[in-house]
Amino acid sequence: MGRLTVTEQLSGAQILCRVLLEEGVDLLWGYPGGAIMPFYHALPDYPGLRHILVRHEQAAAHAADGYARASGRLGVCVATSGPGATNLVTGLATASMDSSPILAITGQVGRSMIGRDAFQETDVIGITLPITKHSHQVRDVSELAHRVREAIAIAREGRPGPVLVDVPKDVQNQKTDYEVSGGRWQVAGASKGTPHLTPNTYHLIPQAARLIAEAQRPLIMIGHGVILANAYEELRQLAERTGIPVITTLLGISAFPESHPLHLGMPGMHGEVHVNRAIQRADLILGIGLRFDDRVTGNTAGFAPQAGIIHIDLDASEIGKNVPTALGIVGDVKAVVTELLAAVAPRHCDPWREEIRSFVRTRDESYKGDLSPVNIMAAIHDAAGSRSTIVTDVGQHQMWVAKSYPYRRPNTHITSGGLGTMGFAVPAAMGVALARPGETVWSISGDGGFQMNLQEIATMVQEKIPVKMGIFNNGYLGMVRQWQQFFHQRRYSATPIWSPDYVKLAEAYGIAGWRVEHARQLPETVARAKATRGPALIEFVIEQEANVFPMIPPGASLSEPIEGEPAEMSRT
Ligand SMILES: Cc1ncc(C[n+]2csc(CCOP(=O)(O)OP(=O)(O)O)c2C)c(N)n1
Ligand SMILES: [Mg+2]
Repeated sequence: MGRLTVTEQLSGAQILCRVLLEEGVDLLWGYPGGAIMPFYHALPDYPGLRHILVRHEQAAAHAADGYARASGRLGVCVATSGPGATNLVTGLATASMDSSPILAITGQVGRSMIGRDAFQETDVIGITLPITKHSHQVRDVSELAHRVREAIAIAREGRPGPVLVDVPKDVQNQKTDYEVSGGRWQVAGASKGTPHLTPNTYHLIPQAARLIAEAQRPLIMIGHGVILANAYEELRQLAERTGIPVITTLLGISAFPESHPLHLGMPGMHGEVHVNRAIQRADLILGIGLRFDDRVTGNTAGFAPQAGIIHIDLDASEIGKNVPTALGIVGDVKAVVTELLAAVAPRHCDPWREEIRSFVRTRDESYKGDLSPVNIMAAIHDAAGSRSTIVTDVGQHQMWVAKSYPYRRPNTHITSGGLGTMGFAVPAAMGVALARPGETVWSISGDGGFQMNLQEIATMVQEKIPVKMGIFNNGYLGMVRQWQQFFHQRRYSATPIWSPDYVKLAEAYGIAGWRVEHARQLPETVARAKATRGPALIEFVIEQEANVFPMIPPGASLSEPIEGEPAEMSRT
């Protein structure tokens, strides 16, 4: 039976819009310019596509990333050629490191000008090759629809990631037949529906179950993959059936309830002492959807010296990459954990949990003053109720929030884990806010990172995006200052950082803003920020030289934490 196909003549720019709509996209973050003008000319004819004009293309990529992480859908950003495209780079690298599905559409100079150092010509494909999952310059308009669908499928399938489609200006203007009822391009092997294990993986499940049954001191370590696979429930059941304590990496935070009796906390460089000691004592580690990043493992030579590692990950290239594995299982985390759940016998780990409890230290915050990061986050939590998401930037505040906020719902902690991109929080929070209307979305930044993308307040005002911005102002690039204090004899080179008057800044943008200097101001100010309809900002003036403890010195193993101000180092 033949299929009736209807074609119409569309320009490349119109095809871009049509394909985006067909793929379910309704939100774009971008910035126009010469080489992408035909696309922007077509855009108003497609009211189903909401375009948000950012103030810097980096923010477009981060906002698309934040949207993707919060919604599970594709984030889309658009930029012109040359400087527009290069401004996307940090955002693409951030999304790549944290497996976030975003599509970047870049304009390019006309085909006849490519390779001639034309005005605003940049080889964006060459530049972004190592930081995208896939990229393609479309040189023939008849391929455009197919290439965009292909890129979107690649961004979404398997381990998600960023993709880029570069479209020369004349290709955007060229017309071609567009098949209205066009068949969907599908990438071979793209998984749809309920994930299943591949046949050659099934036989590994009983082996894993046996290792779990035999272990005396097992641990579950989970990462972002559990969030990406929506495997919370299965994971919780696995933990409860086996009684195995659960460790959440920075990107795994909120994949397991913080308050669950089996939850231990965060591992690694700023992980809790009892978590790292548990890792060093464990005889089995069940690593699920994480890549054993060096911030998690410390020196891998000394990592978990007594443990066999079962590593479950969707991406085969992760198995054995950073740590040696006793058993690697490649597959969708939800599918693997479901099978494992059926295969493991119920057990408990009571003596082992008792031993871990004996590792717990009462934390020496060594924090002077009452406005501590812990108090601030407690106030934000108290005001937020259950429907809130916290987006953090990078630095000391990121670690304080990671360790102190009592996340109760899945995927409510969003941060740049892999690339550690300062400036991420404010624009990413815009994407989260549009993905989760009706929720309170907080960006928490340091005074350094906030100043990297504060221009986006204008975007929030223009587009009515109600992000609540918290700035932890310690007058320093705090995390770097901390390293200088510990490892560079307090030589504070280029880390003191001046800030503008943030309350006046808020006023200049026409938004509500407050400065908080004492804990007693917290409940009321946070509640007022939450109650404000639009964006709002609070500067929290915190102690200047507070440190994040514990800390594993770079290059050391997890067994060698610095637990408080080292006496010889606090001498000036
Ligand atoms: C784009 C970028 N540049 C530099 C760094 C290195 N870096 C990591 S943390 C940090 C300090 C962050 O300072 P601030 O934003 O004030 O946060 P704080 O540590 O004081 O909480 C710097 C410079 C980075 N992660 N990202
Ligand atoms: Mg700071």
